[in-house]
Amino acid sequence: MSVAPQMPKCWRLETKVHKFCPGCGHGLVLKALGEAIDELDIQGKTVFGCDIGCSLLAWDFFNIDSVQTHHGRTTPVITGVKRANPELIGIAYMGDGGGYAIGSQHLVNAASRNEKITVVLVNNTNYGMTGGQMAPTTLPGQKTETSPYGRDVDSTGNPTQGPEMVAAITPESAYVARGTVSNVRQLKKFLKRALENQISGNGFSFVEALSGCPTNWRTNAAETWKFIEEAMPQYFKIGELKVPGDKKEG
Ligand SMILES: Cc1ncc(C[n+]2csc(CCOP(=O)(O)OP(=O)(O)O)c2C)c(N)n1
Ligand code: SF4
Repeated sequence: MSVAPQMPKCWRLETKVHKFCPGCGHGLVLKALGEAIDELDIQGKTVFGCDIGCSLLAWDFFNIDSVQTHHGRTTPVITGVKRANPELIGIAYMGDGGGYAIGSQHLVNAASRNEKITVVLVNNTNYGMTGGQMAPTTLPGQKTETSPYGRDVDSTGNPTQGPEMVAAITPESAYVARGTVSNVRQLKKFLKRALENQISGNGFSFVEALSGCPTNWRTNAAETWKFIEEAMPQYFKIGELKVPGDKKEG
């Protein structure tokens, strides 16, 4: 007897099995996002934008109108979609390189303007698709292709604290959280609250998801989860940072 895998209704079954590496965290984030979309019943009015980077492998992931943008430009593309038709629900999906390096100006400006969109950023501490270069989120001492002796914070700065930055520059009507693929139930709750904040017209919503990139980290399964669950949260605190009405969790 075969058991059918449980997939969100809004996933496009024809494109499964997906194209991410075995053990990649993107699939878990997209599953949590898919379930949140299902539970809010917004599949028919959502526009999903994905960036360059491994997030682009999600361009045909959903049975949802999707657009794949230039590297770092997903936030302004989805901002344009939302401004053209405020009835739509706009989701911008990207990696940490896309959101905190090449597209950081877009994140800062969309957050400052309190654009009524939802940005989902997958933090895997490196540039995954291009072979594992150092990213703004690379941990101090972490070895990457471009920091072979470990990230030196004296010359490259400290890891970018994205949600903390977004929380500092948005008004009270924004929603900001950091989840992790090691707690998909909580991550789904954060994604759902972020989308609800957009649905109710409150303002900007932002969720960073701590995620794994075993291919470039060169880690086995146990080492991958250890890094996600022990090393990353030392710098990236999990929980809600800004909730309208101030009912924070975590
Ligand atoms: C304008 C531009 N600059 C650089 C690149 C090369 N490039 C493609 S993917 C990528 C990094 C992706 O890393 P990240 O955004 O962290 O996503 P991940 O692959 O880790 O999910 C880069 C630099 C590009 N495609 N376009
Ligand atoms: S390179 Fe890393 S982020 Fe990209 S699909 Fe593979 S494991 Fe995932």
